[in-house]
Amino acid sequence: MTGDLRYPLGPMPTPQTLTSVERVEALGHLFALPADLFDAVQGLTDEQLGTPYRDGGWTVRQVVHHVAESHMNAFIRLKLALTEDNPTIKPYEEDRWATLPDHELVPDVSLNLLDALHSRLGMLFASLDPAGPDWARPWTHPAQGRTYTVDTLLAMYAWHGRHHTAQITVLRERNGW
Ligand code: NI
Repeated sequence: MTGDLRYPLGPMPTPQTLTSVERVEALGHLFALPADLFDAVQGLTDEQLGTPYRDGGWTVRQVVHHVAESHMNAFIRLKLALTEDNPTIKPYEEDRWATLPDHELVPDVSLNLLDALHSRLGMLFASLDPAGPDWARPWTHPAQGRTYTVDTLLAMYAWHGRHHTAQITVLRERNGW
């Protein structure tokens, strides 16, 4: 933990390649995320779920819904990268997404979604040949003007789930919840 409420685990990693050991570790995080996030919000009251994890930040409820929609984008990006030649992915306005009414739903809706989604996302990553070329397949982020790889996607989203889970667990620790 860094002590930074917004980035408790530090900044998002964007490696171009991972070792096979790093892939196994990242895949473990991906498969564990739905249960870890469930544990992070378990027992919170409606009022606690409506509390920003930091001043000016999203509420706990919004964080959970954000993880689900972010990882839906990750799934689409992975499918694009595996089936097209250096696809340009579609960025989205995550802060505006978080103000739409579906972010008022109970977190269970997105926790169930993540459970199913990570089965598919994890299975897809796990199906790639450890010694094969798919890990290096490129995709481009137009806003950042950078080209990344399938390895980058795995590293980014393994981190991303843990990052937001930590925002919630740190909030609970700070408040003694
Ligand atoms: Ni995020």
